[in-house]
Amino acid sequence: MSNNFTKVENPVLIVEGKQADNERMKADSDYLRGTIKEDLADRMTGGFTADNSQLIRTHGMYQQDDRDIRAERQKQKLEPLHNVMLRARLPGGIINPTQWLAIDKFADDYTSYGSIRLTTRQTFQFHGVLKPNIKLMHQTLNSIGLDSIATAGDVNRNVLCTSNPVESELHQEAYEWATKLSEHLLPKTRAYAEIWLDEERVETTKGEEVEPILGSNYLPRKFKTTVVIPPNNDIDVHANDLNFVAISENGELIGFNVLVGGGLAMTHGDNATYPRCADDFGFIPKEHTLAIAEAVVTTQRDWGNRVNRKNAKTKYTLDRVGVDTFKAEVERRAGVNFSDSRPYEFTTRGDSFGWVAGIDGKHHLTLFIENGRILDSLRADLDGKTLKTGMREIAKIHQGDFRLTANQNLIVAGVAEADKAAIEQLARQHGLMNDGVSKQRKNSMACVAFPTCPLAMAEAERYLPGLVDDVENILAKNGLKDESIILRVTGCPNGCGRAMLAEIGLIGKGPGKYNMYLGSDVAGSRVPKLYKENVDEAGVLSEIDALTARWSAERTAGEGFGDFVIRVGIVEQVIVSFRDFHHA
Ligand code: SRM
Ligand code: SF4
Repeated sequence: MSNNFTKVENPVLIVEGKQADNERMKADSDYLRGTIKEDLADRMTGGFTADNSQLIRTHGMYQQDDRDIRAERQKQKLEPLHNVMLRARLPGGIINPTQWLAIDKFADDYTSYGSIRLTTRQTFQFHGVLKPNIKLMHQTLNSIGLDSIATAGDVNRNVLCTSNPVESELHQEAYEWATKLSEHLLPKTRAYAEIWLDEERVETTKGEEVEPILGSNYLPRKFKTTVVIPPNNDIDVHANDLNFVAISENGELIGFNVLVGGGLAMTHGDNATYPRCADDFGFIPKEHTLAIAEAVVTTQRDWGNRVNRKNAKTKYTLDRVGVDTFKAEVERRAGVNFSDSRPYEFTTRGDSFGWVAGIDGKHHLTLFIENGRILDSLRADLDGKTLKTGMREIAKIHQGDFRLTANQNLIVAGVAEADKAAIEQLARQHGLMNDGVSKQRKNSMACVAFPTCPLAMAEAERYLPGLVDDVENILAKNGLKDESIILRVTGCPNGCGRAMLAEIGLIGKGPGKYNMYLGSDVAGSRVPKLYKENVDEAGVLSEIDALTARWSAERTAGEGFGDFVIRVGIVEQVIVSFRDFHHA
């Protein structure tokens, strides 16, 4: 669903007031350098000082500590066991086998969890890198042609692209646009190269000349961009600030419909925050892509709320100034007018597992990776899967590339007919391919949450596998064994596992407690609505049992769960204005 175009009388273009402290931090940072180098040399603490712990985000890192052992360390009067989580920049999620082998080795040798975590934004994270190993980590990435610039902080993040290797030419062009967008919108400061790669500082002029697009204070808040190829909305457009929906004619890309202002985060109890679908601004020929992207980013840069970070994202700017006003400004800045949107339809969101043949004669194998966590199971008696070893063995023989999907899965792409059997054999041997995985499990997703996420209020990644076992049983009991529901769990209302685009979304409220949202659809075209608050795990199961029993008995042919709960009035249908969204 798209928001109605809003016209706001006398729009407030710039929010006046005391600027958020992050604005001071960015202004004082000398273009994202801060005193990170000095902190790095300080071996008295494993952490970074307050400003630097924010600034390192723009270099792709978050300071964390393991929450499972936090209280124990406090008791022992020890500082938290600080470490960083690294998030790589991987536009369109493409990584080659050589790169894979290097990140696999780094995870083994230098991270405390030993895992490679695939994310909902087509990249990977390392968790648990100690300060003495951070520089080595960036140098390792650099040696294989990767970096982590701007994967976090108030900048344009990793740019997503539909993971569709089947129509290879169209995908290749869409992927190239994702890469160009990523490069075009990157910070231009040389801070990353100086701090992590020991490059010399070259004196430059200040201000706009250093950062012509992002500006000296960077963006008011994080900013997310995608390129998507209908009919698969696998990157979830409505979670993103700026989306380029590929429009093709006879298999050839001619341009994009541009969708602006999606975002999923909210704060429990604060009705001034809300998830919001993106608005369709219209069509542009492909040669205007970068100009339009730049105009959207700079309009948000100049008009976004720098006083209240909770209302700083593009979605709030659109509602404050009016979509018409924002769109007209983008047209003015880009020197390009949008024409009417071209017709397109999203019909799916998930990944298609198993082998598919591309039109170029190559084969692609999509592997289901539960929670995106690539790790060898330490306990053979639990499940004994050796996913990490399996991926390493595949990388050793694979001639194509890997594509990380926005649903935390992985595609072994570009496999020649002759190599298929060997790759499949390795995938099966190590538990990366398993015909027994249910449709329900493949349609379920969770964010990281405990133990590494400092913002988690409830479990998500560690809760999901058992929850899915129970949901599978409930579906079977209710005669729905071959059906599935898009089920997503997040440990807090920030929305990292995109529960606010799920048919059933569970949002952590406190330990073992979730708010339950119902009613998005298979294509992810609307935000679900609050159904029950503060439900415990037993309550979640009994609600799902009762709801799916009704779905089984009363649904029309082929009716999805999300459409059903709206049709029969279990939750209300239309969110007229996202500002009226009631969340708890
Ligand atoms: Fe997220 C913060 C993990 C996708 C909205 N997110 C965090 C942090 C970094 C916690 C923090 O600020 O200290 C989490 C780290 C957990 C950990 O230990 O790894 C975290 N977010 C993730 C990932 C890894 C979830 C996953 O299970 O895959 C995803 C990494 C994506 C990437 O590779 O860049 C991830 N985060 C998302 C998404 C989904 C998406 O983009 O498709 C959203 C909702 C969409 C949106 O932005 O509206 C999302 N994350 C947030 C927010 C709320 C932002 C806001 O608008 O208020 C925060 C908190 C914040 O920024 O203040 C957050
Ligand atoms: Fe952490 Fe909340 Fe994001 Fe989950 S949704 S990873 S708990 S910030």
